[in-house]
Amino acid sequence: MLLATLLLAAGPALAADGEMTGAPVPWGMGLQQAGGVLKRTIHDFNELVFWIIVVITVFVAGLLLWVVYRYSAAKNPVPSRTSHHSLLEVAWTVVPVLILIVIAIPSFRLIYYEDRARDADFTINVQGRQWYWHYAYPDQGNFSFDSYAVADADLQPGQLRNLTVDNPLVVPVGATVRVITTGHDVIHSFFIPSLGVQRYAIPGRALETWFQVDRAGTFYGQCNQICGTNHWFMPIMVRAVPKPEFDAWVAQAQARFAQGQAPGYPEPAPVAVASAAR
Ligand SMILES: [Cu+2]
Repeated sequence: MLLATLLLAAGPALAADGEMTGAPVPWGMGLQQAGGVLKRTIHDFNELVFWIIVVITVFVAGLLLWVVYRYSAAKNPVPSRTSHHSLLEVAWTVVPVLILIVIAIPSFRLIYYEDRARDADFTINVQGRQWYWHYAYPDQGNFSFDSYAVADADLQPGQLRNLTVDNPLVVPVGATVRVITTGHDVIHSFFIPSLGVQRYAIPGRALETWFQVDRAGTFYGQCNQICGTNHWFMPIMVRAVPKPEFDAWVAQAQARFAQGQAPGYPEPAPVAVASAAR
């Protein structure tokens, strides 16, 4: 947490109403603020690795300076002929192995923590498509809808360019949400930095992950697997709201998306592909 505090001196991006915005900030140097437990765990691991790197860098730089000074040609007119030192060789083999083990244990623990939801409250099916997201809520009546980026011309004041969508994912604050990803056409990737979520969306495969948002707010992400011409234009937007508000949203979403697809934005024009046979 210390590192996060140092790098993000601005503190959590909380609006006047206490809502958090999980989005990149200008000149942001560190990881995005955590909107949930997964991201906090990632912050902790990042901090552990950061301080290990600091210690190693300072130690190696110090050694180098000391060697340059102590073993310069001026100080040693007759060069040493030492070529082996068994203890040193064992040390510089064993110590890095120990350091790697210290990194590997929490690293694997984190990977398995992210891998599967325990006692999920409900599931959201996420499908990456060229170039928008398709979301389904199987546990709330199995309604589904498309989520398109809002074009610059339609952006309202306060909306984030290239991050705001027409139909965001909505989840209740505090709920454990299982996410199952698939790809419709090519490989996409479902990535929400402030929630610590990242999963490939691969055609013909179902991959699992989960997240939990611990405060109300809006959390932004993007497809982060290059998936074609409009890859840059398939953002992700998650609204975390109190449970009663979520239930109300589900009720209206069931009605609104019952007839199939919401209007959304028109599909981008297909890219002209040279049809010449090879
Ligand atoms: Cu994509």
